[in-house]
Amino acid sequence: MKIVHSPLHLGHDGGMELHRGELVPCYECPARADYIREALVAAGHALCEPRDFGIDALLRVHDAGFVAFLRTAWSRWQDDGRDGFMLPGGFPARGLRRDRVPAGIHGAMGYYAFDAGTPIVAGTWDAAFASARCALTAAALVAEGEAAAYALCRPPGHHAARGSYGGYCFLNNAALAAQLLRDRGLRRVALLDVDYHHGNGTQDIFWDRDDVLFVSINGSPETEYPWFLGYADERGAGAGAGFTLNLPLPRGTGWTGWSAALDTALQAITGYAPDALVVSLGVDIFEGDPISSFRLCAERFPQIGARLAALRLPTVLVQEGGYAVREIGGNVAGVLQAFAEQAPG
Ligand code: OKP
Ligand code: ZN
Repeated sequence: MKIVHSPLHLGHDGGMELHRGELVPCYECPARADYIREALVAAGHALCEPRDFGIDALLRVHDAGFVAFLRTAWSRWQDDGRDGFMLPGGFPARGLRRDRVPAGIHGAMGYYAFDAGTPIVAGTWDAAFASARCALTAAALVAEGEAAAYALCRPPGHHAARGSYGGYCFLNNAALAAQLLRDRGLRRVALLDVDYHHGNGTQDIFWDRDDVLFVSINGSPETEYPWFLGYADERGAGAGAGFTLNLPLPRGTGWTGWSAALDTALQAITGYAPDALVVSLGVDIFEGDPISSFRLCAERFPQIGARLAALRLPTVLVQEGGYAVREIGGNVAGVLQAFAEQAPG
């Protein structure tokens, strides 16, 4: 199947994240995408570059002010005489104003960010925009008749909301893919997020809509990042009431618990009768992941892929997390296997 990927991801590198009280190099590193690309090429998949899309494509799911911030953040940082990487030092939490975007870069950064784990460096905007174009291109390929396509996105996207960034994510690649499918005439899109972490950004974007069903299997926010969204009682609002489904699971969940949640998720998707499927494919549910706690062994990934492919829906797979760098390529290739067998080339 077609793998959409851009080398521009390499420019998003060198930042540090605040992780459990320490500044450490980001777990979300360029080698992740390199290992995935190598494994997929070795498995016979066809690499292609993303098409051109303009900023307007991003504004289908993101606020204009937010996108402008991301696009200009690095040059504003430099104008302030700084180098290295950007991290915020404060956020508009309870009791603070959120109706004004501060004029200075430090305040603006705290306004748009929601954690101190998502550094911006010189190449971040080009990488994030290219990552978004990979997802848009994969969705366009599927809208044009491919049975399935995979976007090798880096940086990932599912934590990025309409107007905020965090969790290594800047632009919501999976949401952009789902929106493009809608804009190309597919009427109902199901978005299944299997990443270990809850896709708070995707949920935010589609919260009040019934044309995109958001289903997530995630570590419980009681103990897991992003901590403030991803509970089972979040079901959507307005026209979107009933079109969000979170299936949070406790730390240490293994295949029995996880695959039961997948059954529930697939049942909800089938009941929705969608015209297409977008998968937020995080492979940090792997037992060897350094920042996650589920216990799925490598053999489970082809089984997951087979169950997704068995839905027989036009499918856009979008890369999200996965931080066991040495095993990441094999795990992603495992998921894609059944799709490739279904539709060779
Ligand atoms: C991204 B994805 C916060 C530290 C927490 C963030 C994990 C982001 C996971 N300062 N680390 O969903 O795989
Ligand atoms: Zn994750």
